[in-house]
Amino acid sequence: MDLCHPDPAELNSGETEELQRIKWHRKQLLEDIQKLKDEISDVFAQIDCFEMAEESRMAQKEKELCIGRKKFNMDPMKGIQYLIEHKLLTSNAQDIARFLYKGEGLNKTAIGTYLGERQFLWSFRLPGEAQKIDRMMETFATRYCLCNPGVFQSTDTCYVLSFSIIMLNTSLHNPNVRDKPPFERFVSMNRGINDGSDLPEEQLRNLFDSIKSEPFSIPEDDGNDLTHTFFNPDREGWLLKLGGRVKTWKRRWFILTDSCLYYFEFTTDKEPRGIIPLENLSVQQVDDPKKPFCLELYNPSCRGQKIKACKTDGDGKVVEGKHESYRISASSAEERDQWIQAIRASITRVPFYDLVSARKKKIANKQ
Ligand code: 4IP
Repeated sequence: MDLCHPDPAELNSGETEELQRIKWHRKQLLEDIQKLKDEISDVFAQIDCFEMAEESRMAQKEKELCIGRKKFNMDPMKGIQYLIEHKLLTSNAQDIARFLYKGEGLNKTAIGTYLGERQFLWSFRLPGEAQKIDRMMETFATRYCLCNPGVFQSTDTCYVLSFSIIMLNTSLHNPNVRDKPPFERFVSMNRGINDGSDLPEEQLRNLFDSIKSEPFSIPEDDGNDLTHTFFNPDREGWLLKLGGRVKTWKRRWFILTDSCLYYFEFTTDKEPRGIIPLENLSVQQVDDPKKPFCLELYNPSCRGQKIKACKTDGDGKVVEGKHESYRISASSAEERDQWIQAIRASITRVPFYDLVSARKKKIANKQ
């Protein structure tokens, strides 16, 4: 068929052949334009579709990433596993390290926990369990000695010195520590740690002066710090607590973590009603005329004196607690005993000092 010329059957006999040909070409042209328009709008529709699909894919990925971060903050291993399963991360160590280093939306305590179970990286908080701290400090010391050969006789020296530096930083800059250590005490703390010999005094002096003039800070957590404190507690549950001055029993949600007992009115409260640091306290089973399964927290060396604790008063102000002892009632004998056991373990656990003394013993045994 001749596409460039009109079909004679289509020509109108009343018009000149030239006019009819022009009309026919015009009609063809209009049809072509329409076809082009249709094709263009088809392409646009496809682009729109593609963009929408892309947007929803991105939104889906963003959502999964957000879930992954949340999971990580609750349980780091599970979070990483989720991110890998959803192809947001590969299992390659460098990829994971990059993700942690970037740390977007990640809780630093959780990063510390994850690395404490695996490898070392700085800029996160030390996890609160002795074994994990030990592993991280060990890895830090090994890496430091590798990158700075000749500074220390052994990685143990670096390990112990790192701890003394953390303690020095706290002692010098924490306002709660009244007794500020002089340089001489820092020197004696580090006596014999360099495989039996002392570290050069000048080196210790430089460290001491540097920390004294500028404290190093442990990175702050993102979001509400306290929220993270209450992840992974040693124990939590409902208990009844007797008031300090007014002897009323209140049902409170107790959380035992970091050698402190926190109590809340509701499990969803972000901030505790009261905080009882367990340092120097003892716990024992007691009989109470009104409530069964009671335990008591008391200060064995200062019976009759107020226990160091704080609480929120009726106006929402944080004030000192008024208790000479805390009387708490559990819902069964078994639960009471479990609380007593958990509190006792928490009181006796002082991981930093145990770790350092173990390491010092190791150095002494090597000689
Ligand atoms: C209150 O009794 C509550 O028992 C408080 O507990 C308690 O504070 C108060 O003790 C006690 O007077 P009423 O509410 O009947 O007045 P909570 O803070 O859990 O509500 P503690 O120190 O136990 O938190 P004192 O010591 O503030 O009088």
